Amino acid sequence: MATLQKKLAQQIPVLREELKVLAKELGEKKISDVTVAQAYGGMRGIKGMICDTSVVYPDKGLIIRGIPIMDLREKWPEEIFYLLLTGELPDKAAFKALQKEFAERSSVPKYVWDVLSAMPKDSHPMAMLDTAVLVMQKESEFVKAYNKGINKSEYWEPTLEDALNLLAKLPGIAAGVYRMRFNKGKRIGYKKDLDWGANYARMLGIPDKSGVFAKLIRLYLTLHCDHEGGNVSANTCHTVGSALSDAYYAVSAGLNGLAGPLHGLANQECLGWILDTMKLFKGTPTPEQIRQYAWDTLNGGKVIPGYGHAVLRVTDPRFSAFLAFGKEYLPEDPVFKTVATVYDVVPDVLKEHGKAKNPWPNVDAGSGSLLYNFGLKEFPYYTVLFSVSRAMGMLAQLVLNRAMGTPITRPKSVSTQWVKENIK
Ligand code: NMX
Ligand code: MLT
Repeated sequence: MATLQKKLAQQIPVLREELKVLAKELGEKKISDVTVAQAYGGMRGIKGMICDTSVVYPDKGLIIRGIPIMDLREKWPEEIFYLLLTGELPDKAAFKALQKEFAERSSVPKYVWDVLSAMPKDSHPMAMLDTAVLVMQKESEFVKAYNKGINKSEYWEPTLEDALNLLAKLPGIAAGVYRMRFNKGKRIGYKKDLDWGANYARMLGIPDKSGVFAKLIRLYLTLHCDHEGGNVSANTCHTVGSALSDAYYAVSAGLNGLAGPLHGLANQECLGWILDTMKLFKGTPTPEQIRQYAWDTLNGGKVIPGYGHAVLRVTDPRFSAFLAFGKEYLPEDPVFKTVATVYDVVPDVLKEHGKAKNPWPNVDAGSGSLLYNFGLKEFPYYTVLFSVSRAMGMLAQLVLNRAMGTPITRPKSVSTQWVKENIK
């Protein structure tokens, strides 16, 4: 099988021909209607953009290029990136070639560390990560090619270069943020004969004689990689990228969205919520105590982090994958046991409460407890791990959008006055 670059070079002309035919044959057909409630309600459910890397079905969850995420959980993140971009899993040679690409491009410019060192010591790890990505903007191969006057049809090529450069550096940067922000000592370098995920695990500096922590990090990177095109981070990256802003601008913008508590930061919030119950009830809480605590949260006008979803209407399969990992490797851990009890109790509480359209857990409900058990206890860091993974989806979408020549995003807004005057 061909390397990622060669594979895409074969596929993209075919994709472009397909799109031409689709536009001619189906261009005027409708795929969605929009109600006033949807326009005021976060555009929920409106089909208004194309994303080929993955699809999220309300009753099934994440499907990447036709494969349910549960069937991909043993795959390594490099394989997932190849799959997101090409729709195929790489063979051994293509997989090794991608791993080599990441190793060769992994060195992080010194100025990144200088900038991060100058930030306030109590900066949020997500602010540090987003800053690091943004400050590397000057490295953009897309910008260099654009300034030289590259033909539109070739935009995807330097964008792929940016994607590979950024992904290769992200584990080192993310691990460096951890060690710097939480005073863990010197940074640990990228080991070129190790895979991308194991490198990240190793550079964090968490002791891992058994290799199970590296396994968890690979799983973490695989499960969070993409969630179609409409989620806040992907959609933001898409919008910024559509102005032909380069991958560094676009991904940094997307990550700023991931840093919100209703999106990726929910994993930090969720572990905080679990630990608060354990502190309050002095140990592993009983189902009745969790029920009470959940009601107190709701009555206080707050959300229960890790539960609910804008698209899903079943338990998130990504949560189920983490639960299965926890049951295999740490079934007796008190924090993990609390997560499992919360799963037994909270959906019924949310149903009784009657507001959330989806009472089931999402990806953020359980991941933190596993990291905590392995000694990665600084939970404000957890969204950084999510980010390293989600960068794969954002970048794969960006490369494909460049290949498809997706135009600048510019939906039409209307005013409340317009609604009053025009909608009868
Ligand atoms: N706890 C309490 N109330 C909730 C929850 C929850 N977990 N989920 C939804 N609701 C409320 C929601 O706030 C809204 O209330 P109001 O009418 O007062 O504004 C009502 O239920 C209807 O919301 P939905 O239509 O069910 O949810 P929506 O699509 O607007 O939002 C989330 C989706 C994910 C933002 C929402 O479920 C939530 O806030 N969950 C908790 C935070 C979380 O876990 N986020 C992570 C999502 C996954 N990720 O990684 O990004
Ligand atoms: C995600 O993984 O991006 C979240 O589940 C949020 C979403 O899909 O809206």
